[in-house]
Amino acid sequence: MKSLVRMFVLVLVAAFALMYLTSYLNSSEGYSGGRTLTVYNWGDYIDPDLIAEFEEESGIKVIYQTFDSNEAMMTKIEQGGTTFDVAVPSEYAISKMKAEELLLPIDHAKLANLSHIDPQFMNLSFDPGNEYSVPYFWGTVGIVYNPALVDGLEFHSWNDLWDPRLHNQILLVDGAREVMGMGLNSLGYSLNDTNEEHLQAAKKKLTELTPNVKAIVGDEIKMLLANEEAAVGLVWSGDASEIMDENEELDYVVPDEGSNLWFDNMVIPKTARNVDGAHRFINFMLDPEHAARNTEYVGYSTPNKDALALLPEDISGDERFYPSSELTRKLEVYDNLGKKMLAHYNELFLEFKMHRK
Ligand code: N2P
Repeated sequence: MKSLVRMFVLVLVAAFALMYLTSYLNSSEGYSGGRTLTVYNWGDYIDPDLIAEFEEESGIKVIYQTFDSNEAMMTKIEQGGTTFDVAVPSEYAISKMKAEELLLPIDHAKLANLSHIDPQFMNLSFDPGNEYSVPYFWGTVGIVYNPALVDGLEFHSWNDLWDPRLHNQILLVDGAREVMGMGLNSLGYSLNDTNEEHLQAAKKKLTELTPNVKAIVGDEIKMLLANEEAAVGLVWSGDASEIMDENEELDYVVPDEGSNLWFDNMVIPKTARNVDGAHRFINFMLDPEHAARNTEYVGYSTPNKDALALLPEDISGDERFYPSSELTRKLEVYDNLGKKMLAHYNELFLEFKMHRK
């Protein structure tokens, strides 16, 4: 009986030892500087072959998770309990996360490929000196439309979306800043406006668009528009370029009143367990050949000048996605409006969404 007990204890000890060893080997810090790397990125925002190549080259296993808005990403990181090593927020989110001390500084000495980034995308006001972030993609917000389905309508102004001929024909991307921005811009206000009267007017204007809105959707917006399930979409530029690859009938415009110019950068959240691996991953994505392939795959605009030089002219010369500085000067970058005001934008967007139901 005694030996049975001893055996039982031995088995138990061995089982615990095995469990401990497995979790140690899997944990990012434990084993030779980190064998896993958790990347948190927008949906449809990387060529999966590049992840596989990085894993092979580095011996690091990538755990890949996605989000579909800055708000969702920030909430998750703010709540804690996550172990993201790399994330890809937009500029106003970076500024907010910096203020909340949610980011680790980037060690430029570990990023030999940083020199490939076009200087016009470095040192922007949301992160002077790129202390906390490294450019990934950039773009605009605009209207993608199918000329055959819009009864001759053209889209020079945001207000063209309110035309009754577009009844149940518009898909909107599920982003508070994008949709509120459209409402504000359509009234001639800044998409960073914080005046309560203007914000309420924008929400009212959006509710008047309701009869034309078929749905507010995430990444499926691309498939729905390419399949002609709707005639018009409020989208990010790179999604438009992907849709237009699928269906050549469609076109993309940035309305005359102006719109949003955005920058998505790679950051290392405070939650990181594999800081060295995070730098290796970022440097890998900055390699011109990798960045060029990534650009071709996702359809967004690359800030990597040496990647751009590798791309075919029909991509790099397309003014709809690499707009002239004359157009970009008219566009606005989202400001970090502060925790309270950003929550208010979310609230108004939610009220608009509820109104549709
Ligand atoms: C990719 C979304 C890109 C986000 N699906 C624009 N900031």
